Amino acid sequence: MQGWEWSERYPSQPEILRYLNYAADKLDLKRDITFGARVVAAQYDEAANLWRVRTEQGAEYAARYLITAVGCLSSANLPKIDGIADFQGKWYHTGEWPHEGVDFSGKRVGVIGTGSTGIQAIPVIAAAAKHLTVFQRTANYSIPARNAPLTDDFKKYVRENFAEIRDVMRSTVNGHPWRIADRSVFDVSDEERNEIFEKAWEKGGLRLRAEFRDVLTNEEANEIVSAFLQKKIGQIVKDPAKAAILADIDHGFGTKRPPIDTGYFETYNRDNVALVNLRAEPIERITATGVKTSKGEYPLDIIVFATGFDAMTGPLFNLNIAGRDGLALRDVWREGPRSYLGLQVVGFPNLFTVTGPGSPSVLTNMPVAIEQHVDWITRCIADMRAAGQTRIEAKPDAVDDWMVQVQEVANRTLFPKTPHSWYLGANVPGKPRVFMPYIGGMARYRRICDEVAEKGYEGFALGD
Ligand code: NA7
Repeated sequence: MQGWEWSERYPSQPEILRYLNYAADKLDLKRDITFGARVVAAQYDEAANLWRVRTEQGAEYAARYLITAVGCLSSANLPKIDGIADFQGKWYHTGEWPHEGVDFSGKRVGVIGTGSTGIQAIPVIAAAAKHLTVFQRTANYSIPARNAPLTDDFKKYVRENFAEIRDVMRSTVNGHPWRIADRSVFDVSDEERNEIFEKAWEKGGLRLRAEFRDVLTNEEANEIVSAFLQKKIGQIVKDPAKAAILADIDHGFGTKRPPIDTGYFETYNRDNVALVNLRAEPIERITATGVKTSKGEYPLDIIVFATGFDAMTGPLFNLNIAGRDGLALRDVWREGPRSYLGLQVVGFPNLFTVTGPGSPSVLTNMPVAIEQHVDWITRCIADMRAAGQTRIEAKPDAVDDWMVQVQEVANRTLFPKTPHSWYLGANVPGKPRVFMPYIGGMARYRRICDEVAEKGYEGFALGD
């Protein structure tokens, strides 16, 4: 939002919260928000053509349209490890972090999980705790974030080029304010390529992925990028045993969420940090005093579960949404989410899912994806009002076609080849393995949605 100035490249939580408050105040949104209201049920009432929504506090609301904006990564995934209830120390899930913070000083801490969250939490916890043990199941790549205060020159550049930057974000695959280079990994010599990688590594962040167009589609191209990043681990981590465990990565770079970090691999050079390879010694249980693996016991005062989320569908299921004839969304999606454009589900009229499964969502810069959905839904409801229509529902054929497209574009990439990613639901036991987000790119997706609207909401049944 114009008028707001960010202080650093990757602002921390308090600054993001200040921004959200700023935006809410500036747009005078707070009078329309009921805070502290957890929705526990949402039921479509067909006779009245209304959604009936109930909160935990027992308040009931009726609405013509129900728009979910519950996020893709807001339902914490606590693994079912035996013995959690026996643990005498304190444990936390990173997705449900206490607002007052956690005091690690003088404590022996264990972190389970090395996804983006673990990778970003581990250096901070290591600096605060007496001792940290990291329990790694899947080794991961990470690129330095190079977080730093924004310079006055950069702020000026953004102010003066605001429209152009937004234009790039709207027209690129991931909704980032930079374009993916139109060259193959094989278009350049080894030397040139290495120079490009080194520069991108120094710059930090996700731009390295955008240096070549075939990183996520060509296995050999991906192997080259992956090897560069694996080698970096060996260069940073001094203990060869730790370096070997950290660099033993079983998937291509970017096919799982690519983390960025501040001093992650460097943290393993600290004397107070130990690394446990769960592939060699799986966790058997949590005991009263720590974590027990197949090879030993690790005494801990605090356990931090950085074990991710029941991504994309979890937050929607938690709303207990029931459509026509009381059909539960949870049941309709038992075999995996099925939607039209990630926006609507058959049997759930007037329900719109912002960044729902089947849309680019988590594969993009999230605010860009959210804005596109909000704009589209706003236009759709305005068009319906103008036409005197009060009911919109995706047609089954349109959903079938869209699901084919979602899987087709996914199969053209290396993503489905990594079987243990949360994009596929693989991190939650029992969850169906379906590639959930639309990977055809934000720009293409935006075009498709606009065309659908221009053709009178093709694929949707509209009525009054
Ligand atoms: P992620 O990316 O899902 O990472 C979770 C990590 O926890 C990952 O290393 C998992 O290993 C590990 N994990 C999960 N369950 C277990 C059990 N049972 N035992 C040991 N280790 C486990 O979640 P994050 O919170 O880091 O990131 C989610 C998104 O939030 C991120 O992509 C950003 O967009 C922000 P695995 O790889 O499954 O073997």
